[in-house]
Amino acid sequence: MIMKFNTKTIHGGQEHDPAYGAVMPPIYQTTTYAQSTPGGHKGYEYSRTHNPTRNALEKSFASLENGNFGLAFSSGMAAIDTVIKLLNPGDEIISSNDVYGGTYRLFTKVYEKYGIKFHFIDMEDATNVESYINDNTKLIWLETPSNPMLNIIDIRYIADIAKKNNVLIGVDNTFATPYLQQPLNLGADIVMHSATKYLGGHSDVVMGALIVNDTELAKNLYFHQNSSGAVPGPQDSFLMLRGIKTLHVRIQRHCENGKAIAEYLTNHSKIEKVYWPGFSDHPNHEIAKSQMKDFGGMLSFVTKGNNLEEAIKIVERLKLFTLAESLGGVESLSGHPASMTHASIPKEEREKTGVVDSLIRLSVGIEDIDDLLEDLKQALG
Ligand code: P1T
Repeated sequence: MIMKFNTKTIHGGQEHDPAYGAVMPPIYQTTTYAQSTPGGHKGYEYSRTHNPTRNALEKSFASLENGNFGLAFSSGMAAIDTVIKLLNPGDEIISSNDVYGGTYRLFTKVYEKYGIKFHFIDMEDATNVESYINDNTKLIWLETPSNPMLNIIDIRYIADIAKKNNVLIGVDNTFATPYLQQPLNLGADIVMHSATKYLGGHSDVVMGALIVNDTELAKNLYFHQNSSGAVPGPQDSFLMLRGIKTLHVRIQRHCENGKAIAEYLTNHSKIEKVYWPGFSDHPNHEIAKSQMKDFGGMLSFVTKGNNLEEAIKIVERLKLFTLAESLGGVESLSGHPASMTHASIPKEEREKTGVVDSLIRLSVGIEDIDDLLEDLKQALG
């Protein structure tokens, strides 16, 4: 049955459990499955390879992103790691330069030593990308909106370049979620999520996801998922499925609250700049409008004078916005990227992309907007 997105979050790829008709997927807390004779089983042999609860989740992931295949991993990093394992020594990857610090660390500290070469480039002007492609280029990797600068990258344009040059394109869709943006529909080959964030939505599960359309690519990724084994357990898969059921209503409220806070901050006398793709003067606002349904609940800002001590005081004074790593839960969080999420990127590199010492990142939750604004008002002083 063809479903609209708000139905897919609840029913996409789901069926009532064949054993007893359970409406919610049972948590199949088992590592293994009885065989009547060697190979005589009901489709499941061992839970690293397959588990019915995880399979239900993987079908939900695929449905949300309008893809044919979904894969669940024990973290977002494990999902990205699996993508990079498709490559061989000598291969090259072109990556957007404003990426989550852990992604940068995986690329530079883990994979460079296996002979994979990374080019970190500014993709805000998408015409920059093609000149970095050569015979060794196998993958273009990008985050949009990016973490933490909320840069917007033109997925359609880069997907066209990738296709023309026979290069894969992977999009980290964590900040947007499939409610706002569906990269496979825009021409991407691989969509990745830190499902830890908005998909789970309640800050209680660490998980990653990959979604693809191509059968050969899916087979290759399943091979690595099973071979390396960074898979989530059935309890976490259940929690993720439960979180996904409210994704559409949560993101709507995240967007409303995000907009109200972006507008409040941009008019505040102590704020120098607010990074949020919904502003008409955001460099790629028009692209954001064309590839996203709304602008999300993430934003970053710097205070006048770019003073580190002042920024630290603000995050210490915030009460409803908890100072913490991560994002995308129902509760509001604040973060200081330079010392927290992006500390693994050298100062010189991160400052090139705008991650200066006074940058504060907000993950705007779905609390009452008046209370959130009041909290910011008292913290900014
Ligand atoms: O934390 P994990 O589930 O392994 O996902 C890593 C990851 C990948 N991509 C993006 C865009 C991310 O934001 C993250 C994780 N980010 C944080 C923990 C953070 O606070 O930014």
